[in-house]
This record gives sequence, structure tokens and C-alpha cells, in this order.
Amino acid sequence: MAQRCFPEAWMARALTLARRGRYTTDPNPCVGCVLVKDDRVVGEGWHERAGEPHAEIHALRAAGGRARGATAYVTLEPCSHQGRTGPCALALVEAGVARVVVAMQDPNPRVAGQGIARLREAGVEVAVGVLEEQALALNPGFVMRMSHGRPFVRLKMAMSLDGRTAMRSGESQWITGPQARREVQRLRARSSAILTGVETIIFDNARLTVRPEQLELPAGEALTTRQPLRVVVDSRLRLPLAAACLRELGRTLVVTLKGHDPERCERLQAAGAEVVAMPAGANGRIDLDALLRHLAAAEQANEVLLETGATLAGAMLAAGLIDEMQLFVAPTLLGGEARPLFALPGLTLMAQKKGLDIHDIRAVGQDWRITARPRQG
Ligand code: AOF
Ligand code: ZN
Repeated sequence: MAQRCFPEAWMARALTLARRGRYTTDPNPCVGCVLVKDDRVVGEGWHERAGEPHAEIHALRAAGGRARGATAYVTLEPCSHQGRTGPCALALVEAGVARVVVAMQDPNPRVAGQGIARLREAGVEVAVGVLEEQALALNPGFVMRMSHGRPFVRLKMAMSLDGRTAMRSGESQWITGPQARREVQRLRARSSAILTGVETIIFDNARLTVRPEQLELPAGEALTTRQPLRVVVDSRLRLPLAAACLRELGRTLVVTLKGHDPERCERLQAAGAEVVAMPAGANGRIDLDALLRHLAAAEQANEVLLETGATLAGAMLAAGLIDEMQLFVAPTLLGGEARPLFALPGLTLMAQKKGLDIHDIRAVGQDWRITARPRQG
């Protein structure tokens, strides 16, 4: 049935399609495309996997000859480069698409406006910026890596109503209920890497893996067998050789300081770990900013999920390296002996308090999920 729609409505459809690739496109962005002619959809597509066709190509294939004279709604500027697949801008021109509506420019320096320019040169009318904010929010990691050379860091923490994450002994299983833990599985599945401190492994023997059977993905959303890279901050190479995460599918990267013990390093490597040495920051500890830049450059890490204890979480927060927090709050009290969310040594005055902007609060089973962003500066 033909339906007169605003451009925003078609773009919303393209964004919904793009979202289907959330667990599979990494390190590529999620992109959706809808081809519309005479107020009817003639083709749809989304990018499914890196190395496979882009969203526009899927939509053009579905439309066939009906693409001629159509309007394409694309959540990301069509590419102009010959990468693993051909330039989409050219494919749209060749198919005779008359108009292209783009939500946002591609921050990838290989594209960066050239796709739009190519379309215009070929006589295609282009409009940019429809639902731009939503398109940016769809790929926070890709946008951050391409524009700032570091990943988007999302901290996840499970805490009691009195802001405690573990008993003094380190015991922490389980504070939140099964629905919240499923949400955490989904956060892991969409992340390129999971960042933790060696203490978390020592205390919890955390595996830091995606368990597909626990995800319960909505219809239409697929999952790859990819496991996010596990990254363990371990300046003195204390990771136990018997750590469960070393026996899991996927890679474990141990990040240590330059000048580490070569013998211990070899033993960890023999146990399955990869070891990378980072320079020390101003405080003599691992330079966390350098670590994030390394993950972006060497591992193409878009979204990094920080799942750790108060020390590393506090250090990341103090360094201004946390972009988003997802705090799962359980209806329980653990008392004043238990461990807090963030160790922030030196924070003693109200004037030093860390401000947050809360973006969302919702119930997840018996628990609450608060999505907040630290105020920078
Ligand atoms: C599009 N449509 O659906 C996507 C685009 O390695 P390649 O060849 O797949 O290229 C990946 C780059 O292409 C990626 O970094 C981003 O700039 C763009 N992604 N472009 O026209 C799509 N996924
Ligand atoms: Zn493309």
C-alpha cells in the first residue's frame, strides 16, 4: 500500500533495519537503506557483516529495475572508496536513483563527504542531516574511533541500592537478577572489546564471554560467533595462568607496563594470552589513554565495555575516559563494609564531585538500569 510519509519516517525505517546488524557488523558501522518510489518501498537492506555488501547494495538488489528514479534513504553517507566492496555512491548512480537522503556524513577519512560529492557531481539530488542525532547514536564507537582515534567506552556496573558492587571479600555473585544479566550479555555482544582489571579476574575468575543462549535476541537480529577481545590491565603480570578466560574462545590481551618480567610474559603467552606493553602515564601506572588509542588503531575497537572494580573504574573516570555508564541497581542493601563503585582518591571536597547527566532510567526485571554520561570538564 502506498503511504505518504515524511522523510523522517523512511529514515526511521532505515535506522530500524540498520539496528539489525548491531551484533554482527563490527568493526564496520551499522547502516540501513530504504529505496522509495511513488511512496512505496521498492527495496530495503542493511549491512550485515564486514566484508559483505553494504546496505545500499542489498537494497538495490532487492529493487532491481524499480530503483530507477527512486529516493534512497541511507543512515550513513554512501561510500566513495573501493574497500572490501565497491563504492555505493557509484552503484546508486548507475542504478538511476534520483535522490539520496543521508542521515549523517561518514566520519571515515576515506569517505568524509566524498560520497555525497560524487552523487551531486552525477546529478543526484542529496539531502543530509535527516535524523542525524539518531544515526550518530547508532554507531557511537565507530564515530568516536573515526573522529577521535579512540573507542567509545561504556562502563557497566551492577550495584546495590546503597551503591555497593561487592562484599569486602570481593564476593559479588549475584547482585542483579537474570534480566539485568541478559542485558549485560547484549552489551558484551555489541562490543569490540571488554576491558577489565586483573583483580576482577583474580576475584571472580570472570570469563568475560558472550553466551549466545543467554542473549534472547529479538526476531531479525543475528549474532556472529565472534567473541569480543578480552583486555586485562595487569601492570605486574599477575594474571593466573589457570584463569578461565584464557581457555575460552576468542583472544585475551594482557596489557602491562614496559619493562615487565620476560619469563612471566612467556608463561602467560604459553597459557594462551597475548601480551602488549604500554608506556607508563604521569602517575607511573599504565597510560589508559594510550591503551584506548592502541585498541582503536591496532584492534579497530569501536565500543569497549568496561567491566571492572572500583580501582580501574575510578582511574578511568578520573582520566575522563568513560563516555557512558550503565548502572544496574538492585533492590538490595550490601552495607557500609562492602565495596563502592569508584575509588576516587583525592576527592574530598564537594567542589570536586563528579557530575553526571542521566539519559535514561528503566526497570529491568526487579532491577533498574540507569544510563548516564559523565559531565566533562
Ligand atoms: C556504506 N554503506 O552499509 C556501510 C558503509 O571494508 P568495507 O569496504 O566494508 O568498508 C567499510 C567502510 O565503509 C566503513 O569504515 C564505513 O566508512 C563505510 N561503511 N558505507 O556506504 C554501508 N557499512
Ligand atoms: Zn558502501
